Amino acid sequence: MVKSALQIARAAYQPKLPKALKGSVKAVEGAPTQSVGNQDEIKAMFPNTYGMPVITFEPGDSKPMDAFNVGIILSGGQAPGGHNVISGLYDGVKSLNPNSKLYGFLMGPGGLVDHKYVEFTDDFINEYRNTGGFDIIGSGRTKLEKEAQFESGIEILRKLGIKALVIIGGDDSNTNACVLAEYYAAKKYGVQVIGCPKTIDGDLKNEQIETSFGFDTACKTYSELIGNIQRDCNSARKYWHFIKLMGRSASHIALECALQTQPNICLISEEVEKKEMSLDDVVTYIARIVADRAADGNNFGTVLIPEGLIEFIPAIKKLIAQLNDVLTDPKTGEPMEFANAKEQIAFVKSNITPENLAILESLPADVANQLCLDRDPHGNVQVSLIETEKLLSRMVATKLAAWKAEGKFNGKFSAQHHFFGYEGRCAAPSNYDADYCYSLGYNASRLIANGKTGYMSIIKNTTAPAEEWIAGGVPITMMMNMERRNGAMKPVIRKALVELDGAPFKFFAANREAWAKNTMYIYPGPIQYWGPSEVCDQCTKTLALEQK
Ligand code: FBP
Repeated sequence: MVKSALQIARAAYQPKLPKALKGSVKAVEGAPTQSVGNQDEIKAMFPNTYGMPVITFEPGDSKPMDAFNVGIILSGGQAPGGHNVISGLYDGVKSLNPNSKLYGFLMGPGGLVDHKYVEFTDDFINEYRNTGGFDIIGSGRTKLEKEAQFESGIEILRKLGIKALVIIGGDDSNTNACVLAEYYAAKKYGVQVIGCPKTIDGDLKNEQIETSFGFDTACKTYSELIGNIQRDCNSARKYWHFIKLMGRSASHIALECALQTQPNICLISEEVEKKEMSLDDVVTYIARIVADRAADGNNFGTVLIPEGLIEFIPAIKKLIAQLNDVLTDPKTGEPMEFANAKEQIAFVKSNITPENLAILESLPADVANQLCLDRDPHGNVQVSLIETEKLLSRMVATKLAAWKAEGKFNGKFSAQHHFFGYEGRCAAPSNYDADYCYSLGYNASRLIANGKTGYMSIIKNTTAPAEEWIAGGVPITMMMNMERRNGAMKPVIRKALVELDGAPFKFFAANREAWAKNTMYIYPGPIQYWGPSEVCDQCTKTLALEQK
């Protein structure tokens, strides 16, 4: 591999570990746990992995371990730090017994099912320490949920003598990890399954999980770009920049970037839903600020748009829920197959309520088609494919033209569009993510050594110096409830959306009017890996405000 100077220098970085993981550990068990909702149903579905205690690791004596083998899978979208989870797990496994082996399944969960794997060695791992990306073994979105897949998996796990499987993923992948853990436990196959909280979206968090890895680096990368755009726009003073940010449903990324850069406008989907805003209300809100700034002679600005916005406009949300139902085959629970897009759209139109049909037909054709057609393998609308930034700026321009005709707007409105998502998912992990991910991986080896299954690796207290971080495990069932997915009720990890009474949103809400009217941009600049701690070791503003 040809390496950049940064990669070479960065390879030498030794990620920090919590004190508790530095030597031998003992597992301290808390009280039995309950799922966050639908306790009776979840308990009945997960008889072997329900109710287990939260684990905290403390320094202790541990016995020498026989060599054991572990497998690892990267699942879903890329997030900075995945390579460090793997290197942390590798080092952790080897520290317990140097003859232990770590195998990586290729291109996501599909690698387990299709028996495609590699064995990690020192040289191989060393090439990837502290680098971004998931290219070490690749990732994929195959859903691991069928018995045939679990059975195919056990064949290769047995062949390789694998005692435990670590699945690095978001809420859906960790839900599937839990189903797999339960299945292997019920069958007494003797293979443990451990999850690891990954996603740039930041929506896999709760009382036990402070943040999902990758959120920190991705937000810092987008904030650098937004800051650069803001400086450009404050220099030329002639464009409104409409910037859509990844994050799927939740608006955590948009909110964090707003806290880091102080744009003129940032939409928060969860607030749009709570206030029951229509698409026209959203457009009017933006146009109002554009007109007010124009009245002050400022014909420029920035608008941050979370990629899931469209799903949170209540009328569109109802429409999407029905689209998800009608596009699922009730017999198999799988997405329905159609000969072509035309047939699919015609089927949708003749199977939804007249109210939903009216909403669908009120949308621009490209957006309506996107809603009817594309789903990811988990049945989610592929919001990243909907060009909300263009849709909104087009509608704002139309509204401003009408206001101009009425003499209510005298400024100029010229828009530029951006979509930031893929730009940040493979960035070289910040020091925070490099340390957090390495610790998550290392910690997973301790959960395995303690015989745990159906747990997610957790590291807490991460706003404190790494020495003081708390390591342990949380039963995945604890985070579950029942939700409607693809037309049926399913046990799933509850997604964490932006809380409107949470400290990050409140801080934003208290400041946004000033940011809208005045030009108060912050230019965060690029992630720094070396230098003063206040520049290179800061966590996200979201986490700092939440943990305050
Ligand atoms: P994960 O939830 O799997 O981590 O992926 C998140 C994400 O990056 C979203 O922000 C985005 O909507 C989606 O992946 C894009 O998916 P794809 O990589 O398949 O285009």
